[in-house]
Amino acid sequence: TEDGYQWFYEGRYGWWQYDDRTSSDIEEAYKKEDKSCTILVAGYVYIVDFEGMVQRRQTDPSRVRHVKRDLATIPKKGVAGLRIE
Ligand code: V3L
Repeated sequence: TEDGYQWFYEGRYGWWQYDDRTSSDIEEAYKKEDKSCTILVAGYVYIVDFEGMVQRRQTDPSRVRHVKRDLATIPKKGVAGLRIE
């Protein structure tokens, strides 16, 4: 986003940045103060829940990951599964 913030989801020992399109969809819902946001990731629907700050796969809520909003400059593993380096 213009203010330097991005959305991240949890990986093993680190955070992955959401792809730009998804991150801006999440940001838009967050700014509207929605309770959650529905996103599509590789054919699966996930719900980003701003109260719990988690994402869950809609058809399998046991697939849960923490999410956070943080500066784009933080150390991260990569973007949407594409590793940095
Ligand atoms: N964006 C992209 N891929 C995702 C997302 C998302 N928001 N959520 C889940 N997946 P689950 P390490 C992640 C992928 O939660 O080594 C990373 O992007 C998820 O990918 O059980 O553990 C890496 O590609 C996983 O492959 O529904 O840090 C990969 O894990 C798959 O959907 C390994 O990362 C199932 O996730």
